[in-house]
Amino acid sequence: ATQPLAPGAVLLRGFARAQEVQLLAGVEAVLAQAPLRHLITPGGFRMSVAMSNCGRLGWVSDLSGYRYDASDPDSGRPWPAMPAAFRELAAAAARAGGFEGFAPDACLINRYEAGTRLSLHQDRDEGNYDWPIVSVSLGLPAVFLFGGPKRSDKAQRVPLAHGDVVVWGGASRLHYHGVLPVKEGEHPLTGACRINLTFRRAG
Ligand code: MD3
Ligand code: FE
Repeated sequence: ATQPLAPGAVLLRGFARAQEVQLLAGVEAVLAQAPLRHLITPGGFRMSVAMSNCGRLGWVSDLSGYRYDASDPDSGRPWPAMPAAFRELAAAAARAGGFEGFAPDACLINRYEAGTRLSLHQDRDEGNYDWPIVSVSLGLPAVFLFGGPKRSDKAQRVPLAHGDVVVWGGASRLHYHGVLPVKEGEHPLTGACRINLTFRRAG
């Protein structure tokens, strides 16, 4: 089912379910080349979410700031290529959300273990806000916080389950958002964690 969340934001319940095995195989292949790591924020805090990337550009953070970079700072090598199953799913979801021709150049892989959270923030490091962000949830469920254009705007709580995909475009693209602490659990495909894939046109 397709559910509008806000102008420009569409929740596609279970959209990635048919590709779950290919997507998780892609995650494993990418992580074998570019392992998950806990980045440091510009303020000096270790992020509780563990991250890696694939595609031409990857999102990184360190004491000097946030940016997209073509190479993995841990290895000095380019990020692994985006698996075909990733590109195809992101383009199909964007199309379903009203964005034809979405060709992401960056995929951030976020891993949440029990207790991991992502505090309220905006995604403002990309070159162009006309393309949407496509996010794919795999494994343990989470409650997503979807706010407004100001940090103080009241946030709606959106439960996201395995296979759910959200297309965040238009007016919602710069809204504040975050993830509440993930509850303990066990998922047959991912074990004790939630994996989120976030596709962007960053360059
Ligand atoms: C709403 N990740 O990596 S994806 C992030 O579940 C991030 O890992 C979360 O926020 C996660 O930056 C949420 C959903 C998402 C991504 C970008 C958005 C929602 C958004 C941009 C604007 C509004
Ligand atoms: Fe974000």
